[in-house]
Amino acid sequence: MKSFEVNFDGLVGPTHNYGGLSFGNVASQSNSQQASNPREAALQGLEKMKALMDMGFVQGVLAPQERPDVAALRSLGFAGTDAQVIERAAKEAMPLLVASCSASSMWVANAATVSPSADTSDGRVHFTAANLNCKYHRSIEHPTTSRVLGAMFADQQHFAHHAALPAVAQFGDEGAANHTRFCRDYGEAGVEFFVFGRSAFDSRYPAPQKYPARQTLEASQAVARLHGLSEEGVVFAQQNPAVIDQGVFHNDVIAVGNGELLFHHQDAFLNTEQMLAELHGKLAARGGNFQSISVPRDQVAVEDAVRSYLFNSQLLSRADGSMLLIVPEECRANPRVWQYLQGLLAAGGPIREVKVFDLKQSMQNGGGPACLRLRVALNETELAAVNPGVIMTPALYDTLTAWVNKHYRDALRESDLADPQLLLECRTALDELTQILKLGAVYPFQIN
Ligand code: SUG
Repeated sequence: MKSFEVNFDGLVGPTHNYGGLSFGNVASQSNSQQASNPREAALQGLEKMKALMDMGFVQGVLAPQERPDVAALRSLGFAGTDAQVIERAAKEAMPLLVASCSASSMWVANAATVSPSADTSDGRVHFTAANLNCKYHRSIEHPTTSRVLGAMFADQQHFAHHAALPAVAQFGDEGAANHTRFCRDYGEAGVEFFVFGRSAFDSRYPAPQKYPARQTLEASQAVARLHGLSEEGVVFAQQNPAVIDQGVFHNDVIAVGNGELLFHHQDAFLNTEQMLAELHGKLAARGGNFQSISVPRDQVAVEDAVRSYLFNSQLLSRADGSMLLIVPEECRANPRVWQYLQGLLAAGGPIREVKVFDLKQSMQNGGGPACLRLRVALNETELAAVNPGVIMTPALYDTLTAWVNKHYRDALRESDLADPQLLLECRTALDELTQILKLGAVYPFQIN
C-alpha cells in the first residue's frame, strides 16, 4: 500500500503579535513589542502550503485557536462580560492579556507527538497533545489542540488520541519539535527519535544553566509508552545543554530528520557517536540504512544556526528518492549558511535542492518552516479517513486566502490587544473557518 508523509501546517491566527513571551527563544525576546502584520503572516504560511501542494506533496492545514483566550483569563480571576474581562486584564495585568492573545498555536510542530501506525502496538496512528508546560501562553493550547486534532482525525479505527501529559515541569512536553522518525519507507516500521533537554528525576543528566530545557526525558518516555512503541523502535538522546543556553530551545532548531537521514549540527547532541551508532543499528534491524550529515561548527556556528534557522528546515522526500530542503529567507541572508548550502548541493549527497521561503512574520517569533508543520505519516487507507476539509486543494487555498484578506488586520501592536472589537473579529473569522474546514464546533465560544 502507498504511504505518505503529510505536512499539516498551522494557519496563523488573527492575533499574531510579538509579545516577547518566550524566554530562551532569542527571536521572540529580541522582537518584543514590534508591530506585527497578522495578514502577511497568514499569507506567507499559505504560500508555503500552496507551493508544497503544487510540488505534488500532500498538504494539510491545522486551524488556529480562539484568542484572546477569555476562558483562560476568567480562570485567573478576571470576571464580568467578555469585554470587561479583557479591559480588566489590560488594566491590571497586561502580560496576562498578551499571553492570552498569543497566536503561538501556529507552530504546530509543538501541537502533538505523532507515531504512525507501522510503529504502534495496536496498528493505529497515535497522537499525544503536547502540554507545552514551560510557557504559560503555550500551556493553554492543548485542550483546543486536542479538539481540533480529534475533528481532523476522527476515525477511531485508525486514529488514537491521548490527552496531554500531567501539566508539571517534570513532564514538560513540546511535541514533535523534539521528535523525529527514521524509516526506509513511511509505511514501514521505523525508529522514533526522542530528544530531551533534561531529566526531571535523574541528576546524572546535565542541564542547561541559563535557559530552560523544555522537554524532559520522562515526558518522552511517557509518550513512547502511550503510543505502544517497541524498545527496538525508539532511541532517546539528550540535547547538548550548551546549545540550549545559546538559544536552541527546541531540538528542531539544530537538527531535522527524514527517511533514513539525520541533518544536524555538530554540537546538537550529547554522546553523538553512541547515539548515531544506536540509530544506525536499530534502523538496520528494520532494513534501513541510516545516514547522517553533521554540519561542522567551523563552517556554521551555533549562533548562525539559531539566527538563520538552517536546521528548522523541512526535509522532504521526492518521488525519485532525492531530498529537498525548505529553508527560510534568513538562510540566504547569512553568507556562511548560504555558502554551506551551496557546498552541500555541490557535494551530490541525498539533499539535491534547496527552496527558500519568506516566513519573516513567523521567524521574528522564532518559528521557521519546520515549526509551522506537523508531520503525519499515513497509508492510503488512513489518508482516506482524514477529514477531507483539512487537505489543501487549489480551491481551499483560494478560499483561505480570501478569508484571511477579509478578516485579518495588517498591523497589531500591544495596545490593540485590549480592543474588545478584536475578540469579535477573531470569533467571526474562526466561526467561518470551522465551516470552511468542516471541523464542527471546536472553539470554547462555540461550545460554551
Ligand atoms: O514556543 N514562540 C514559539 C516558537 C515555537 C517554535 N517551534 C518550534 N521550534 N518547533 C515558542 O517559543 C513567541 C511568542 C511571542 O513572544 O509573542 C513564541 O511562543
